[in-house]
Amino acid sequence: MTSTWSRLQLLHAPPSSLLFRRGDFPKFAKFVPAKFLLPTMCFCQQLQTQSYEIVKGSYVPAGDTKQASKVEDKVVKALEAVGAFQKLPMVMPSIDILYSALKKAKRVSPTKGIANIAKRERNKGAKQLDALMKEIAVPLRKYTENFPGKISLHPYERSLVELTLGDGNYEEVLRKVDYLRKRVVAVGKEHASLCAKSVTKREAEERLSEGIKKIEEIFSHEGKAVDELLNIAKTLRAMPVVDLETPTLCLVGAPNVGKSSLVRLLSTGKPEICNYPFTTRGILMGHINLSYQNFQVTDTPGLLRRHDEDRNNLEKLTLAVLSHLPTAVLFVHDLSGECGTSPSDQFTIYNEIKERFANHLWLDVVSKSDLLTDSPVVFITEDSNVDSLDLAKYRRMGPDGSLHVSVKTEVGISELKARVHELLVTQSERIKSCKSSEEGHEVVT
Ligand SMILES: Nc1nc2c(ncn2[C@@H]2O[C@H](COP(=O)(O)OP(=O)(O)O)[C@@H](O)[C@H]2O)c(=O)[nH]1
Ligand SMILES: [Mg+2]
Repeated sequence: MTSTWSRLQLLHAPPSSLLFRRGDFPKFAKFVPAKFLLPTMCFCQQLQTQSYEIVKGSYVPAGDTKQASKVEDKVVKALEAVGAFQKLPMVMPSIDILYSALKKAKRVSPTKGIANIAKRERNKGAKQLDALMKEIAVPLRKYTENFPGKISLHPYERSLVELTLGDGNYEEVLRKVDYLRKRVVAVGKEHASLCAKSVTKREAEERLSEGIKKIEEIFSHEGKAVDELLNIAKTLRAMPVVDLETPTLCLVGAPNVGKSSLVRLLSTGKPEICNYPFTTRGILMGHINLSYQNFQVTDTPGLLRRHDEDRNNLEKLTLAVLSHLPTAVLFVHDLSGECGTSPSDQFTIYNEIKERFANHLWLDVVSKSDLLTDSPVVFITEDSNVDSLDLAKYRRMGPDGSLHVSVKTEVGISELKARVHELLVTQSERIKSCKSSEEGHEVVT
């Protein structure tokens, strides 16, 4: 009982907010004052020209129309397949972006041939501020453009984003990165323009260091958005990869009914343990090689009898798999009374899931047949008044046509393997016909 309970306890995933505690992110290092970093930038003795045009030299976002069609293309491409997480751009830590931008800006020299010291200084200051702004804005824009919008993700990956990061967090972080970029651009332009208007060399120097300080301040306040994005990319990239073209058998049922034991038994090799970031419980994923064909077999987290709004992230993952991936289902029923979920509750879960996902290929298995006695197991908590004939039948035999198996004694296992093979071959044909009808559609349109 205790072990069952502790296993059930494990099913309660941590609230998603905990996944992104402030402390989990690399601490934003204290910024070194610009004068120590870039002494030549702050105390340079050079000249500037009056004709310097900061607006023309500044960072200008790409044309809006071009961008809209680029986004549309991206939506279409992303909808075609899963795998978007593996293509996420590499994000640099915010501190590296800032320091590298400062370094590059420092190397910018004034326009050649300006003899007047003050003119030369303001020309240099304006150009360096402009370069600093661009060096920061360009990577930030690349991130916001290349992280796919949630709407363009495959629905399964969209569910994973929500389960992993919490509702709305992904978009929020991207919004914050874009806001940071806009602030840097606005402040950079403003200070470069001020610098360009300086009357004396000293004023130009001051304007330049003020501008740098301001951009550093913005980064120390808002730069953590970039580090949040970096963590998001890391988390999503590490997510198990699903291959939609390999026929997959998915084991579904209440917790402890014997799903993982069956995955191990059905897998040709040793199943891998896949970790989703919102759970410490690994999910088994194995391969079945039969008659030169490769299939996948996988666990799903156990489902309890409750309403969707009360389900934890693990149960939501199971529902996301069933809702969005074209898997065949092997539903496991434990009528032995050993798993902790009563047969009556399992019957309710089963009816609900079967009705909801009626178009999946399906096989029912009654597990632990070695533990089954002649008289069906009735839990004390089960209400005998609600007993119907169907339930009584279910308690004794499981759903119509179900296969009784035991991992311990291997009873029914060879028949199970044969039925699973049949199911996966049918699944494979379904995938092929789906693909060819899609291709046909593509040719027509
Ligand atoms: N007696 C018996 N126990 C089994 C059988 N299959 C699994 N179990 C046990 O049931 C428990 C839960 O099994 P597991 O595969 O982890 O269930 P899951 O939570 O559905 O993945 C474990 O202690 C297994 O050893 C079986 O066929 N017979
Ligand atoms: Mg398991």
